[in-house]
Amino acid sequence: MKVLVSLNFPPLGIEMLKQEGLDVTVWKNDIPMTREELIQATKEHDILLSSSIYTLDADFLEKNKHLKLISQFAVGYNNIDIEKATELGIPVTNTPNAMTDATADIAFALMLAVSRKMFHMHKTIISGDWGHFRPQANLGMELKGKTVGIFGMGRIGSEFARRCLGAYNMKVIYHNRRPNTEMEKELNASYVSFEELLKESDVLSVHAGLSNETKGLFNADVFSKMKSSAIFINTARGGLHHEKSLIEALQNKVIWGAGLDVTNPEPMNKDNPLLNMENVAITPHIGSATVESRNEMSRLVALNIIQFSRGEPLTNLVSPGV
Ligand code: 8YV
Repeated sequence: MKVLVSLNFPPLGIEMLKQEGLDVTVWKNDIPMTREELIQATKEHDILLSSSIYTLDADFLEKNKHLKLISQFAVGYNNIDIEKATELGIPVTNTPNAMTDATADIAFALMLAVSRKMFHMHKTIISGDWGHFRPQANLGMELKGKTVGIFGMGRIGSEFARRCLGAYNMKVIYHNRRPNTEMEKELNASYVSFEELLKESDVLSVHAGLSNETKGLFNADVFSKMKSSAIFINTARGGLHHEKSLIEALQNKVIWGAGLDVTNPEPMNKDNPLLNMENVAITPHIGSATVESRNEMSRLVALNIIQFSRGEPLTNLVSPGV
């Protein structure tokens, strides 16, 4: 079977594929393929090792309906039209667990950075504006004992909540599709309604997938229901928050601050007003960017392909209809 590796992924998984005797083509470039390049190259392969930066919509899938498997190098797969893939009989797999700790770390780091205006402070030093000591300037807020609200208490949400409890003894509340009783026990977390989550959270951190139900969910109306002292954190997908509403909520002090590892669009425009706000910290979608996490993702994408080529059940199948 011929496998197209569509980006310069870590070698660990690529070696596994070669050892399995699969015919592997690696897009050696660090610059992603254009849509046209991806469509054309995929035509000559049976399996696509994909990334969430590529849009595998109905049109792409129709043009490549011969595909036998899409193995996605990410936990999120909102870039793939799963319904269409299912209709065409193309199974899709992802790489869960691999980036749980790394992404929880980034959420935690952003929370801390926002609470102490660290990114802004860094910029003032670079611009030569350290200034003199002013007792009432540069004041952040402390997190100890505050309430953290988790939207999506899955793997990453739970890891982030663990850090909040361990480091700051924060009270954990959460909203989910289904209650997570295990975390309720371990973290003394309370399941609350979405409205209550907005009302009670000092820090609200988003850890849900992007779907039709969650797209643009964090909009002006939602921000208006949050505390004016609240910090909003999003390390999931930029599409979950409405960017213009977030900018306005921060400008009008409807909420206090925001930490984002994901934006909409990505990359974000360098003139985006969010980049010049004191209480905002932004990183360029680096949630899974650790050696450990990317190696594990590489191992898992390969494992998914190997399981498929051997006719074994797919552990990380996300299109169960196929
Ligand atoms: C990746 C991610 O960096 O796993 C995910 O869903 O967002 C990140 O780990 C990105 O998707 C690249 O494929």
